[in-house]
Amino acid sequence: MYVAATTGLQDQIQLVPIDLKNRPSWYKEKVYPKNKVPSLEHNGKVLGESLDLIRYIDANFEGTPLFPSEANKIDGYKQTKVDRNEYLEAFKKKFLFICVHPHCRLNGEHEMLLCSSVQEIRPPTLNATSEPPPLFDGTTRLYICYMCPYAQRAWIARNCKGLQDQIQLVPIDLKNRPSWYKEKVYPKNKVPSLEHNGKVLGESLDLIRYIDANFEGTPLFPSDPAKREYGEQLISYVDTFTNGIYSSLKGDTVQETSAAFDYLESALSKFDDGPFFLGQFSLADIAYVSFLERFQIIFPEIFKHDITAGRPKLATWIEEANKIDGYKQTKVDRNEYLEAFKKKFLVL
Ligand SMILES: N[C@@H](CCC(=O)N[C@@H](CS)C(=O)NCC(=O)O)C(=O)O
Repeated sequence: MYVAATTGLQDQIQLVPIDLKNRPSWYKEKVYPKNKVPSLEHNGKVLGESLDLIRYIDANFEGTPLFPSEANKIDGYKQTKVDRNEYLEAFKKKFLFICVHPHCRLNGEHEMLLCSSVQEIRPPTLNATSEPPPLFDGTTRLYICYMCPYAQRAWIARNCKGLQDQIQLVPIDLKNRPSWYKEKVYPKNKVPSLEHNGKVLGESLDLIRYIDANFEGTPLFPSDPAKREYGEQLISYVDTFTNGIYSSLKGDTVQETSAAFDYLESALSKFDDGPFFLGQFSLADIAYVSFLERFQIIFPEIFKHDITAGRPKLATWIEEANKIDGYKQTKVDRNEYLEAFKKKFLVL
């Protein structure tokens, strides 16, 4: 419905957005028995049917007449346009059954949770001019930066456990940081940090464990002791792995990083009950995936090299991770990342 915005009735007709996937029962009972949107409450009556409503609004309220017009040039319409990607994703899921992770069918509920999606609109980034959120008011907040691979780990853990409603994302502009972040939230002034139960915790690898242990949702670390032990080993190696790659970026990068990627390839042979390090997607994968995502951007682009060439398990790992909705929604903007990378690491 865009008519109200076009005619300038924003003050006279209040928008009431409804979550159709989790509809309030009063909407059907007290507002519109057909239980659809849109409906218009006006003069003690409720009317429905969008094509009738646009005519009704045009005919019964003051403002610019609405017939005919060049819709896309009209600001009041432009402001209401649907998010293209969000709509496409929802459409594919509803009509094409595209989001069916193969492991859903094999492994039932556990994997269903990993790929069951809450499509989330990314909240706006806060900068030096932004007011702080109402801190320590009982809300759990995860402070992140959309470009940060460390923050992305905690964000993935939150999504994969289905905690989108329980842990609020607060993106920070690290280049133009709000002073209250260091002063009132996290004195280390880094992301990620998690505000929970009156405290603020940091360090991404600690946070993914904390989120897994202290919130409900799919467990992200297996109970099998052999898997746990190997998972710990992989998690404790991840900093060595990533630092090694970053420190090789100035030399013969492809050759110098080859052993590190080979290590991952052989780590992926350890368990064969799934494509991930411990079989199923776990904290061990979360520790690595945001960095591998970035290496997959820079290696082909800058070094003309495919890190999965001759490493079929790594190729499958990346392919399968990309099917996990809780991860997919956190992926970095490729161009923005490349630009930032070139500025930081390459003298152009
Ligand atoms: N060891 C930390 C590293 C976090 C980190 O370095 N985050 C970067 C952004 S990607 C940051 O906050 N940098 C700001 C700064 O160092 O001032 C973790 O794993 O959480």
